[in-house]
Parts: sequence; C-alpha cells; structure tokens
Amino acid sequence: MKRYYQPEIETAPREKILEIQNEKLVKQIHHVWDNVPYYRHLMEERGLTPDDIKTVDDIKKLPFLSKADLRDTYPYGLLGTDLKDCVRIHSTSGTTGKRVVAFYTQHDIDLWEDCCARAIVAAGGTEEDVVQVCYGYGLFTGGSGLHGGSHKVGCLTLPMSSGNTERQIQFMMDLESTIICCTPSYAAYIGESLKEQGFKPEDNKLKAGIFGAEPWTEEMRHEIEKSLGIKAYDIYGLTETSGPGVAFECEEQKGMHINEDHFYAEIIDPDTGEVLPEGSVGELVFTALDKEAFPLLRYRTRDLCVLNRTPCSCGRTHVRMAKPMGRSDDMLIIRGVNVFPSQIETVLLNEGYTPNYQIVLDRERNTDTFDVYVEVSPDQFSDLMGQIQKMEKGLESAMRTMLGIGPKIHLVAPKTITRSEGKAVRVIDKRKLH
Ligand code: ADP
Ligand code: K
Ligand code: ZN
Repeated sequence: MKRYYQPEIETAPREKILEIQNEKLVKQIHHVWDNVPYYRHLMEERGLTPDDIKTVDDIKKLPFLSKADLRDTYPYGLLGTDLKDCVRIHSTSGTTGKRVVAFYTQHDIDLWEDCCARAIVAAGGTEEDVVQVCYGYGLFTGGSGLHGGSHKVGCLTLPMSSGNTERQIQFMMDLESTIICCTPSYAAYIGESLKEQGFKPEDNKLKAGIFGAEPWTEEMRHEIEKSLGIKAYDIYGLTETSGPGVAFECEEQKGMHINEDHFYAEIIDPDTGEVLPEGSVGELVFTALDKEAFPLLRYRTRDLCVLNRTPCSCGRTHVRMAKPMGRSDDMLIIRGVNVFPSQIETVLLNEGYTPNYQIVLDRERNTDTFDVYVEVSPDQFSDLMGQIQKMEKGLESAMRTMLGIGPKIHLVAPKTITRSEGKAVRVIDKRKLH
C-alpha cells in the first residue's frame, strides 16, 4: 500500500527541507515586498529590506501579522497578485468576530490540495476508497479542501457537504463510504444517529475519518472511533494559510506533521512575541513559503500548542504539532481562573457522559456565574431519573478537581442541546452584555 502522497518531500532529510525553506523564503520575501505595500511598509518601519532575509533564521526579524491586520486591509489590502490571476475566494467561519477573506491562484489551490491529499494518504486513502466529504462546502474551506485532496488521490469523492444527517447515513451505507471527513462534533453526531437507527459500528464500511476545523480531545477521539468503528485522524489548518491540510496526522496519531515545505512554523510567547525554544507551549505562527495570492508572513494563529521534532515511526520527517488546546481567545477566565472548554469535554467523557454540553457564563452581583448544561444519554436517562442530583454533584466535584473551580451542573434530557453539523458552539458568554 502506498504510504505517502509525495514521498520524496514527505520523507526528505531535515537539511533538504531547510534548503527548500530557505530558497522559497528568499523568493517569497521579494514577492511580498514587490506586491504588498502594506507589508512592505511594516518592514520599512523596522528598517528591513528583502536583503536582510536570507534564511529561515532571519524570519524572527520580520513583523507579525494578526487577524487585526486582515480586518484592517479587508478585502484586497494583502493581495499578492492581480485579481485577474486569482481563481477562488474563501472566508473564515467567523468563530471569533468579523470574517476575513482569502484569495487563491490556481497554484495556491494546487498546493493546498496536495497538502490535503497527503492527509488522505496518511489516513490510508487510495484510489480504491470512497471518501464522503461532509464538511461544509461554500465559503468555508473544509469542503473544498478535502474534496480537492480526494480527487488528487483518485478516490471516489462524495461531495455531501454538511447537514441532512439521514441522507449522509443512507449514502454512507448504500455507496459504502470508506473514509469520512467532517468536524469531530459532526462525526460524533453521525455516530449517535447511526446507533439510534440500530446500526452497529461494524455495519458500515468506514475505516478512517479525517476530522478537524475545531478543537477536540483525545477522549472525543476514542468516542468517535468506537461509535463509527474507525481510526480517527486529526487535520489542522486555517483559512488564512489556505485551509485544512497545513498539518495532518499519520498512523502514529501522536501529533500532526506540518507541511514544512509550504509552511514555516514558530512558537511564540503570546504576550511578548518572543520566539520560544523548541518544546515550549505557545502561540503557533505560520509563514506561508510559496502562496501567491495571499502570502502571509509570520501570521499569528492564536492557537496554543507545542512542536515536536522527535523522529516519527511513519517515516515522515516534517515536524509535528500537538493538538491545539484551543485558541488563546477560547480560554475563559471565570472568577479569575483560566478554563478551556476542552478541559470540560475531557471530564465529561471520562465520567461517562456524552460530548453534548454547553457552557453558560453570566454575572450576578458582580460575580461570574458558571453553568454547564450536560445532556444525559437515553440509557442514563431511563435508569437514573431519581439519581440526577447525585450525578450532578459527582460531576461538579470532578470538574472542581480538573479546573480548580466548580461550575453548577445541570443534567438535561437527551436531544435538548443543539447538535452541530459544522463547528460546535460550546460557550455562551453573556457577561459582556452587562
Ligand atoms: P475561524 O477562525 O473563523 O474559525 P477557520 O475556519 O479558518 O475560521 O478556522 C481555523 C481555526 O480552527 C484554527 O485557527 C483553529 O483554531 C481551529 N482548528 C482547525 N483545525 C483544528 C484542529 N485539528 N484542532 C483544533 N483546532 C483546529
Ligand atoms: K476510484
Ligand atoms: Zn508520522
């Protein structure tokens, strides 16, 4: 079986990867300097010219770009080519504010789809596979990215888009899909729906799933693997750097290989901007080395994670990034304590609950209130009607142990928390309304 989509580059020696990065960076700096006046101005402010950037070690001299720069220059201010050379536009999901738009030339689409093809092959995909893409199609990058990658690998591609779960299941069964691509929250929902329809995990032909676009825990992975009877692979990316496929998991399932021939990664201290030594947890920053239309340099993702350069048994030589634990702006500060929604998910799944929950924050008499609504499963619901209060207390104390702060838990009936077909909405923060 073919293990790599582009073996020569995916398993290239480190020196070779560095050489490619340095060569591409020098070219890219000139491209940006010549074509993006906004960035040229940021460089000039620091007294930099393209001659100051000779290798990736010089990247740290360059200014950062953040989402604020993207909003300030919306829509065309960071364009690196003539609009007539662009063939596609995508937009962020707008999870954390106003949407930003990204542009692609045909070359940019090609390299993006190559990255997604690498992810599909790493998950065991070949031309024998039927790939069901149930990420949203449209402005969102998830659908098109995996769709393009699936074509490149030669898989039979089912462009389902998200939603209409009944039809998803019918096609999955009738057309014998072998690989499914969607958000992990939608995968969990599909798993739940299959069970409700009386299907066992071994009744479907799925062998693998490629899930990303939102944070998900290891516990969630096990849940999905069990309910769908598959191996679940993580995939990471963001619209600004093209879309999913910037990094992807191999069969080791221990971190995602970053496609370093296209993206140079740094980890910085989110407060000071200082580049942190390898192995530190910090904010992930990407430089796109060969994107033409939207050539972001040192883009701050706000995703917190850690890089790992130890060799991987899969033979790929590209650096691995850990599962992002969430964005720096996903972190909730509740009565002074830092809380990530992913910690709550971990506790719930460890304690045998469903991953259907919602966090509601508010303020009462100048104190934050912290409520977590947790759905019980139908089994729990019928056995345990009388024991709800005891369960709520048990969960409150498990949360207190994990978080250092105790939410008020409300167990709610099955099917009362809205399911997500795309990215899940986990937090409702009403505090800002006061
Ligand atoms: P938005 O920023 O509006 O959500 P995108 O669809 O471009 O728009 O989302 C990119 C973001 O999604 C990333 O910055 C990251 O926070 C999150 N993300 C993508 N893939 C993963 C993943 N595998 N694990 C955790 N978070 C992810
Ligand atoms: K085929
Ligand atoms: Zn690997």
